[in-house]
This record gives sequence, structure tokens and C-alpha cells, in this order.
Amino acid sequence: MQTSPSPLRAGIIGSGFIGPVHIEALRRIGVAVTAICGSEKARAVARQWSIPQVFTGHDYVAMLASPEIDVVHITSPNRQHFAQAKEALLAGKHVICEKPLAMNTAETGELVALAGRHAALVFAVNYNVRFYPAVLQLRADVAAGRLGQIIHVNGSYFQDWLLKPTDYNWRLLADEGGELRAVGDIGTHWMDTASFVLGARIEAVMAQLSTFHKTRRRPVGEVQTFSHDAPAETVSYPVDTEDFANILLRFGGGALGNVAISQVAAGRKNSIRLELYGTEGSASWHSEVPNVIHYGSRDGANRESHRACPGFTDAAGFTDYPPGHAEGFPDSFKMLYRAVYADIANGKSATPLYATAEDGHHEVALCDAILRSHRSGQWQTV
Ligand code: SOE
Repeated sequence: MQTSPSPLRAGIIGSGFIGPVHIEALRRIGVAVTAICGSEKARAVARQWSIPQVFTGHDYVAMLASPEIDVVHITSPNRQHFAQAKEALLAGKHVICEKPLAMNTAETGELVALAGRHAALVFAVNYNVRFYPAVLQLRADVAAGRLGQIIHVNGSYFQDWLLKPTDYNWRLLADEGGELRAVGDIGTHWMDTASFVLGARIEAVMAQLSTFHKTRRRPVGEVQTFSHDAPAETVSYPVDTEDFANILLRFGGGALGNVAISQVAAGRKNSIRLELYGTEGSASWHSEVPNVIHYGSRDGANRESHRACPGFTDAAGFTDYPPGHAEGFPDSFKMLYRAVYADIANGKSATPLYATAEDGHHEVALCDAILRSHRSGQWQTV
């Protein structure tokens, strides 16, 4: 786990919930965070994390001009991702952009082309779930044929932080976060993870979306992600994004799948479930018990496998602690950045483990197909 200080320096755009998660993970791999850009709140984040340069007023252009930054982490609301990622590439910075990559495939397609024209720069999309040790183990299991041919995949990504009609976040507004909220925000995590494990993209979808709360009440002013602070004054507004979704999937290679996505699932705080059913056996994982994989067998004994114990050692290089010393959500960001910064320092891998601009583009194309399917009541290809 020995981490020597990196010569690379990071700048953070955004001062909400996930920005400090990036900052903490970077510190753990020895990368200096030299700048942060955001609202006035950025000053408090800079003080807390001893970040020398602060750019308030969301002035990311000023931050991108700093020679003290090699890599830009974009953690702002989704509608800002395109402009910020484009300017960062044009400023010669490597980019790690939070998901979803941008608001639509026109924007993500342009970023793919621009990243291709700046091939010396690394461009990653922050699909951190790939870097839970269990996800890397499941990917190795599938690649090694330990489950046989994958017949079907089942799963969910459930949260409850938007269950109440008074729960508010910018993601609820299509203009801020995109037409698909739950699917764009957490559904793309699950779909990216499933494809990463299977080694196959999703080729077609059949989707049902639902907006349970047709109107909600929003505070007058800014609210941070996962905030449960009681707002002072609220106003009613019509909701134009979905609370939950049921989606059927067809993967390349023939596997079929179904996933449920919800941000109104009482008691589920940040619960990702992934189950793979193959001809030789099955494997299932729950992100709230992240260091355990359950393997199922038709004729043999079912078994529970623990990280860093025999049978669960294929995440080498992306797990640091001995068995029983739990690794989870924050560690997945640390391991994602270990992979990205290694490519920045040593040259891009031919087949990176982290999500690239193309992967981010495909996830937004999936969202487009899901919306088309919901509206048409038909299967849609991606
Ligand atoms: C809110 O749903 C959120 O912060 C997502 O935006 C993150 O990607 C996820 O990791 C946790 O929940």
C-alpha cells in the first residue's frame, strides 16, 4: 500500500457532496489537490482540505488557466459537464468527469471526438463501482468461465433519499440533470458495472419509467445531495423526471437481464445488487456488504467468499487491506484514481479498466434508448 507522492496535481470543479470524496481519495494515493472551483462554499472546502487555490463564482475558466493543475475532476451538476470537460481538454488538462458524462448524446459524442483529437490526454468517467474488489473479482470469474455461459443477469440500484415529496436536489429538474434522473444518475452505474463484469455492452432495452410524485415542493435556495436539512421556505413544482424504472436488457453475446432502479425505495440507502446466472453456477453481490460474494451451484455447495481470502484474490492491485479489514465506497474512488493516474503518469493502457469517454457516451445513448422505449412501449436498440 506504500504510496509515494505523485508529481501530478489535481483541480476540483464542484463543492458539493462528491467533490470531497474525490479529494480524500486523491490524498490517499499521494496526489496533491492544488485548486478548487465552485460557489462560495468552495472556500470552506479549501480550508478543510488545505487547498491553496480557490476559484469562486464557478469560474472554472480561471482555474483551467492555472499552470499548477495537470488533471481536472469535474464534480459539478450534469448540465455543466460538457462545457467544463471541453474547456479542460482544450486547456491541455487530463479529465476525470463525474457521471453521467453529459446531458445528451450530441454533447457526449462531441466530447468523444474532442478526446480523440487530444489523445495524449487521459479522459475518464467516474464509474467508480467498477473498482469495488468484488466487481473486479466477478469480472475475472466471468472471463475465466467459472460461471459458464451467462444466461441472465438480475439486479437493482435502490436509494431512498428522494422518497418524500419535500426531498429536493438539482437532479429532480430535467433542465439541471437531464431527462432521466434515477436512470441517468444511478442506473448508468448499474448498467456500466454489469457490462464491465460481462465484458459485453447492452445492445437493446425495454423500459418502464414512473414518476410517483407528480409534483414536489422545493426549497427556495441551494440544497446539497443527500441533504435532509428541513428547508425554511418551499414552493410547489411539477416533476419532469422519473422516481423509479424497470428495464429489460439484451447484452451482446446473448445474455438477457433485468434491472430495477429507484430513488424512492424506503430503507435502501445506497444499495447496488448484481446477480449473474450461468450454466455452471451463479454469483451475487450487494454493495452494502461489499467484501462478500455469494456463489451458487446446482449440484455442489453454495458458498460465501470473502475479499482477499482463497477464491477472491483476483482484484490484486486494487485492494490494499488484509481480509476482514473492510473496503467499500471511498476505496472504490481511491482505486479508480490509482488506475487513471497510473495511465497519466505512464501512458494510456490499450484496454483501461476505468470508463473512458466512449463508455460515458454509450451510457447516455442507453438513457436515450430507455426514454424512447418508455415512450413507444417497444424494445429499442442502442
Ligand atoms: C446520488 O444518487 C449519488 O451521489 C450518485 O450521484 C453517485 O454517483 C452515487 O455513487 C451515490 O449516490
